[in-house]
Amino acid sequence: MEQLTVQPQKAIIAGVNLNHQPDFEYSMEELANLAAACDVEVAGIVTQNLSRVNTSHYMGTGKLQDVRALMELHQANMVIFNDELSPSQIRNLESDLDCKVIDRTILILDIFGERARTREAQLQVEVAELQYMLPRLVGLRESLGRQSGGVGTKNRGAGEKKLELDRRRIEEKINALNKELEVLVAHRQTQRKKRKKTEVPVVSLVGYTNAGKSTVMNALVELYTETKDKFVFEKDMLFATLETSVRNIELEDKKTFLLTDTVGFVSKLPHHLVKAFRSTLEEVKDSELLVHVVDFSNPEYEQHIRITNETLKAIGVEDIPMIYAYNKIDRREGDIPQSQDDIVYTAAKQKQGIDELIGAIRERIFKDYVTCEMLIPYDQGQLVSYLNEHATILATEYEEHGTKLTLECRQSDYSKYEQYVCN
Ligand SMILES: Nc1nc2c(ncn2[C@@H]2O[C@H](COP(=O)(O)OP(=O)(O)OP(=O)(O)O)[C@@H](O)[C@H]2O)c(=O)[nH]1
Ligand SMILES: [Mg+2]
Repeated sequence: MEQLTVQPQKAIIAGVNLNHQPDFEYSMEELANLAAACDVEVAGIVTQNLSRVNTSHYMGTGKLQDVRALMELHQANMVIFNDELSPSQIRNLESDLDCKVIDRTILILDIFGERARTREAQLQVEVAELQYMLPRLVGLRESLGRQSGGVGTKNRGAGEKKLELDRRRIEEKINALNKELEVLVAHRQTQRKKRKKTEVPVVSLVGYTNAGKSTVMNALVELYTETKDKFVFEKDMLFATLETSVRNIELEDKKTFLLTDTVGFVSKLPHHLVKAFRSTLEEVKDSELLVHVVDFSNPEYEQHIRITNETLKAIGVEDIPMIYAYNKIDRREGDIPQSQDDIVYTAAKQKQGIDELIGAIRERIFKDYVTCEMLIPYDQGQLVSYLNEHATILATEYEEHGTKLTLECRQSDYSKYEQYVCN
């Protein structure tokens, strides 16, 4: 199976609906969007209801004839299948259809490969690609064997040896890349630990790809940070963000939290990729709050919500409080609904609803703040600087026995330094 190239190509997309899955139609639509993201034009669609996938050809013979007919009609040069295909399915389909055969996994890997910008993202994609290739080399070996004269000939042995070598080289490469990744991940974990120590709460933006997560992040960066060079990349395309970025957001009253922008999700995210991105998404697990950004202008937004929540579960993110930012309301007809319970309506690009969103975040992560007065002896100067950094100081007075602070601080700090509280 070849990688996709950038020049425009025409494809038929084909999918099996196993046991009448309710999300099937949508996953086909998503497949077409993924193809479009690779500059592939979708010329036709073939679907089949089955109770199990055909082991040798994924679909039934009759349906494959439909695929072939559509290919001829539209002069398509490839078929894209809606699931990850086994090595033998790829081989059989390639020889039967006599064209390029692509599956959902390689399509997503291609997009990720093209978009990856940081070294870590590039490494993760490369490892996922090699892991995808590895079992498929076996298939390649078998087909070569057939060409060179059938089972047990010496010729075949030679070819096999060469491929075994390639296989070993790929395994070695995976190991080397994983080692390099480990170093990068360890570095990030150290940073994370440091952050944990300072107890600054972490808020993570999560959601379906292209919902507007990075745009929300940038709106907050613009409002609440001084350095404007901290913007993240946002764009109207699938998987614009592949790496996690963290920004420090300091509100007017000095309350601070860390905001994390993350990779977007689609349904059936390839297994190897989910695994690879698990480390990137570890930040999300430490969050005190998730802001689930939803493209409310998309008619399929409810599916997107479901897919995101399922993916979060798959990567082990559970039991973290969540609020929803129903974004792109500028694209909806009618009045903007009032924020309610766990839903805030935003148009991040137009910077609408951002105050409400901050309000909702604030309510949840700073709920345990207490206002009090502390008298801190002059020999505890380091505590005064700590509180200046981690609490909201409302007033400072210098008295005979120490510094008197009127402040708003976290409950945990209050309990820790209760001996200095004056009442
Ligand atoms: N009309 C409108 N467009 C928006 C809004 N918010 C974001 N967009 C646009 O939607 C597109 C995607 O935005 P991103 O912020 O890159 O989306 P994302 O969720 O980070 O996407 P991935 O990183 O690919 O997962 C961009 O073209 C944004 O300009 C909004 O409130 N209204
Ligand atoms: Mg993004």
